[in-house]
This record gives sequence, C-alpha cells and structure tokens, in this order.
Amino acid sequence: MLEKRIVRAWVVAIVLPIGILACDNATSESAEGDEVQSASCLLVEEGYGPEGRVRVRAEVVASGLEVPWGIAFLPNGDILVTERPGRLRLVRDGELVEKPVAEIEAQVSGEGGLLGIALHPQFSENRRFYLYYTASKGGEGVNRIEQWTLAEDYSSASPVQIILDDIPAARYHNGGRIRFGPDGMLYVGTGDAGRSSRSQENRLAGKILRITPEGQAPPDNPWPGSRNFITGIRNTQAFDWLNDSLLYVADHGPSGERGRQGHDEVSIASAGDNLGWPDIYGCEESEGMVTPILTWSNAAPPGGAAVYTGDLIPEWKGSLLVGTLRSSIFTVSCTIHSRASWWSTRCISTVTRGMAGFGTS
Ligand SMILES: [Ca+2]
Repeated sequence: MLEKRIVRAWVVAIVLPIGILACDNATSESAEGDEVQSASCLLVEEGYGPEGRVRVRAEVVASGLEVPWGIAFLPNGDILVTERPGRLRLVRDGELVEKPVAEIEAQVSGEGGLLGIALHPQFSENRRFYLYYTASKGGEGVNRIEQWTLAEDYSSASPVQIILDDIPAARYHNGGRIRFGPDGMLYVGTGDAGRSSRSQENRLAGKILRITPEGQAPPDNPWPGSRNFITGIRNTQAFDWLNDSLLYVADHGPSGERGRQGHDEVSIASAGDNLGWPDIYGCEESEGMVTPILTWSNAAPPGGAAVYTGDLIPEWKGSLLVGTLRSSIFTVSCTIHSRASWWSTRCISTVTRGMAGFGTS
C-alpha cells in the first residue's frame, strides 16, 4: 500500500500515465561519506540524476480531466481540481462530478488560464478559497487572485472579491502556484510574463509574493509596502517550505533568452532573496544573488513540488518531490546544516517517469 496522499495527488494532477516507477532514497546516500560542502551548486550535466530505487505504483483516482493544474484537499476527503480551460471540478468518492463547481471566465491561451488554488487557513469555518487565473481586462491579459466561497454541500461556489489584480500575464510564464505558508500568509509564484527584465524590477512579475489573506502587503515583508518576497524568478510553479523561514523554490530555466537553454533549477531561499534571473543561470554566482543548489543541463520544467512529510515511504521523508512537465518526478534530497547565520547543503537528484504536478493533503 502506498502513501495515499502522494498517490492521490499524482493521479489527479496529471493526465495520467501509469506504470511502475522507481525512485531513490538519496538522503541516506548523501548523508554518509563526504563532508558537507558549503552551499554548493550541483549541476546534473547528463540525464537527470541516478535512477531511483524505491518502487512505487501510481493509481488512477479520477480521470476525464482537461489539463488539471491545481489540487486542494477538502476536510471531508473531497478534492477540488482546477482545469486550465476555466473549470473548477470536484472529485468525490473517487468519481469526477460531472457538473463543474464553477466556471471561470479565464483568458485561456498558452500557459494562461485557471491555474492555482489554495484553501483559506480557516476553510473549515468559512469555506473560503482562492483561485489564480489569467483574465481579460480591457482587452489585456492579467493574472489575478480571487477569493471564493464554496457552498455548504461543495457542489457550487461563488466569487467574493478579487484580492490581487494586474499581475503581468502573457502567453507563457504566468507562474500560478498559490500556497498558504506556515505563517498564515498567502505565497504566490509569478512569472516574468515573457520579459525577463521584470524579474529584477519592483513589480509583481517574476517573484514569489507574500500577501495577507485579503491581498495586502504584510508589514513584515522584506521591502516596506511591497508584496514582493523573493525576486529574480523566471517562472515558478513550485515551492514548499523546509521550515518556517526557508523555502525550496523550483524555477524554469531559459528557453533561448540570451542564447541560453535548459538549466531548470531548485534553490533554497528566504525573505528578500534574489534568485538572479535573468542575470545568472545554472550554477553561476553573483554578489547579492542566490545560486541554486541543484540544476539540470537538460530542460526538466518543474510543474509542481512538495516536501514529502508522509510516513509510508520513509526513504523519501524530508525530500522535495518535483513533478515536471516532461512527466518525470525528481526526488531532491539534501542534507542541510544550519548554524546561526550560515547554512550549507549537499544535494542529489533522482528521477523517475510519470507525473507533473502535486497537491498535498
Ligand atoms: Ca536562478
């Protein structure tokens, strides 16, 4: 029997190849032997890393979804799934309910449309949730975050208010992942919307934002009055927390900008960090910018990620699982030593085929 939450997440999230997968416990390998290197960057030059060893099997939980993008697990075991063309769907008792919970007037083009979903931290009391979608506003595309309320029987939903609007949008690089952090704030992954200079500018594109549940900039954000939390991102759809203050952030590497290719990356970052796009990529370093802990020469576009905290696959515990748009899963295992003001990491990636996105329950 597999870890239920992992299986459920995989299967709902993607359009579902099934097979025997193998993945590896890298933690034990990396924990023994060599001394920990200080914040080193691992470049995987060929392939994607060693073949995994933990054998897992994917099970179909629901089928018939069209480009499922985000997943939210409800307290009663039901699952909400966003479909990029603009439908919010409900999975109940393993069946996809035919009638959508809601249909959103999304501007569906390229990577744009209905993307992320997150439940309000007090969802059990208020049934509020959030959607991130691309909308047409005065003929222009924008990305926005809207708060919704789910009906008592979960069969329908109605919009409450837009809490953040005018996040730059384009055919590609819309970001779209939204997640509440351990501090009760809403974290938002955005993309550079096709113009890389935006990632270093004081605007909402190419960032991880940190906002209150009402969409405002919290007073303890790194830049006063700004919703920006981590800058220098190209197009993130995947992040999760190592602890209360450190995040894993997976970002898409370049596809032709400045003649560069590949080099999708995983970084460890905290408030105020600059991940360097478009000035550095791969394992390059620059003062004031964060070099990733792991990057792959070959394109492996990260579509979703979650730190595995379950018990049924002990070899994965604490590892970051990254689902990619090439239908692979990486387990990224790091040993991280944190002492006062410095930390160091040693990482390894392993790969298997199958899935693209995650939800956690
Ligand atoms: Ca970077």
